[in-house]
Amino acid sequence: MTTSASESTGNAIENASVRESSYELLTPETIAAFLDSRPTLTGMLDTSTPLEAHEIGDGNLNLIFVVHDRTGSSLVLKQALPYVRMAGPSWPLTPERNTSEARALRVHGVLAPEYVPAFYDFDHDRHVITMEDLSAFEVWRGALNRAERHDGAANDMGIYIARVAFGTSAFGVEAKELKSRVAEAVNPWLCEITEDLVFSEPYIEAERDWYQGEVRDEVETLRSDRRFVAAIGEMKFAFMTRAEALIHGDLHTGSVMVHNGTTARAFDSEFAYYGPVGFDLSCLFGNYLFAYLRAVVLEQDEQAEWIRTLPSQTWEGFVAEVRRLWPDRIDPAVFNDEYLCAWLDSVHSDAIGMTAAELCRRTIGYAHVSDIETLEPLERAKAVRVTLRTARRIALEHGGHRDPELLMSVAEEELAKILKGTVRYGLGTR
Ligand code: SR1
Ligand code: MG
Repeated sequence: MTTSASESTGNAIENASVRESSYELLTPETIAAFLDSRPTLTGMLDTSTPLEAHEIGDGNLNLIFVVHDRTGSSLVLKQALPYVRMAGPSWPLTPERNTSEARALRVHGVLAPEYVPAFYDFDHDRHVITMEDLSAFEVWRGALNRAERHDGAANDMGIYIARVAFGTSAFGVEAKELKSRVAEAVNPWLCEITEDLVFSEPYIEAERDWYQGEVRDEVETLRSDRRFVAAIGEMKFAFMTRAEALIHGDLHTGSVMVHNGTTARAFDSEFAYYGPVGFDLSCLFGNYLFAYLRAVVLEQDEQAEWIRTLPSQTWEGFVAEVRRLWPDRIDPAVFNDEYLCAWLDSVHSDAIGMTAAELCRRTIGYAHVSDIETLEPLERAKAVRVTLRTARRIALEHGGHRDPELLMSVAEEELAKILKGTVRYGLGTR
């Protein structure tokens, strides 16, 4: 059996780690042997002729290979590295984490098969998940950055979140079974990353934070607002304690694949754990805002107008699907229609409050987004200012009535103030 390497990982740090870690990292050359060693994958690819394997991981954590055989069949292998890829070995991270992704892919694949890649196999010893190849799709963030329009994707993600929320929570799982599912799905390593990067570091002077000097005054204003920081604290507490459902855990637009003519797919669910449903909504909402601000500052008016509707589309898709599933809930006597209303209020409140954290962490925390970072410095600073002001306001207003328009209307108000020169943009004076 042979394998032709069309592209090597070629990364000295990763190669060093192959030697140092206790499991073997995949390379294009070793993939055929790996596939042959996995009985559940037998026959999926023809390994008797050379395979073509490309390492395409552009995410922050893992190795990802797309593998094709000569007959045109393909699949994706995702292997956890023993450290954070974007930081290198100085930031170790247990590869056990992809047990969480394998679990989420399996469970979500049963509840929402049209909205996730198909799961094929999990090698626990080598920390490799094998799944459907979605190469015909695009990562949504990239598509948005190129001003492409994928109608339906936002609604699809609302449906996906609803299916998972209902099907993995007390609404859809028998009480004792639910306890063991919550216990086995703990994901302390990845939750710690979110607790630190999303809910702590942006609000203090943390070593990993970075931002343009032009917005320093905005950052200082934000951090010195004790009511705002307390509102983030409330969201952090919810993230750490509210085990509602087996959520995706990192559902930003870089974790969604889109392809016109078919449903969008949520991938990269290694942050999955039992947490608040509103958190998944918040990751999408925050990243919709980045796409919106990019379109506005680049004067892509039609695109901005369309992106402006995405939070509402996701929210409406979510609510409609929860309502569709609601008649099948466990314990309908107590989980009555009045409770559904109260629960939707609380999910909405979490979603808006947690969006504030996503907005801050992607602009002044450790892991930023290309929507904003690839803008020219003046536009970038403008977008970050609007983002931080929006974050501050929605964090304080998140508990009000349900309003999927809130995020975009607040952002528009803040944008208008900056465009009108209430803030002398770029100089930071008010
Ligand atoms: C160290 S990991 C940084 C970020 O990348 C992931 O996609 C998560 O969003 C995480 O916060
Ligand atoms: Mg990710």
